Amino acid sequence: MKKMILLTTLFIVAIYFPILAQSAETKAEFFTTEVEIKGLVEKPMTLTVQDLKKRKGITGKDFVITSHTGAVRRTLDSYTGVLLKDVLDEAKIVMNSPKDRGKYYILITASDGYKVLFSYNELYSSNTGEQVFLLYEENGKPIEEDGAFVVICASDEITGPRHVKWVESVTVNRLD
Ligand SMILES: Nc1nc2c(c(=O)[nH]1)N[C@H]1C(S)=C(S)[C@@H](COP(=O)(O)O)O[C@H]1N2
Ligand SMILES: [Mo]
Repeated sequence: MKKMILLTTLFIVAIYFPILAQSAETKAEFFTTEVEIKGLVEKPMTLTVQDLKKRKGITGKDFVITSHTGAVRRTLDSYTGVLLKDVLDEAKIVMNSPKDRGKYYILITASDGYKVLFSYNELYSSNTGEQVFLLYEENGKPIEEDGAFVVICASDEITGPRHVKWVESVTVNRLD
């Protein structure tokens, strides 16, 4: 009987170990160490966490991540990062006519292919712009599994969809 239990235990470990090992590997695969600011900007930039730390920081508390169904996934007790608009202003968006504002959008791309966009007017003509952050710390520490960069829109009602893990680039683009 004891042998039976031992064998069963070994069998379960043997099955689960590769699954656990694989999930750690998958996360490491998507982790990014730099974020590119590119597209229709005067000064494209490639930024590391160290680079972002030199910029004006923002902090926040109690960010609840909810899935599209409204169910709570998890909560960030605290977060640190920069205002996305500050980075875009530094890169300087190229726009010849102010009438083109409605055609511009900012695309956040993650290394797993996940994408989220913000319209230019959403960032620059509405309160939302004050709540879109590029984060490099969660709960007082560098972002581990989901990092090194995460974008959030803190004013969203359903916060999961525009919570972007493994951010790789921020691209300014336009329709037409
Ligand atoms: N890069 C990336 N970010 C992502 C996703 C994803 O698949 N890839 N899923 C989103 C969804 S649908 C949700 S609900 C939230 C929370 O998912 P989590 O619990 O895996 O963090 O992350 C969002 N961010
Ligand atoms: Mo989700």
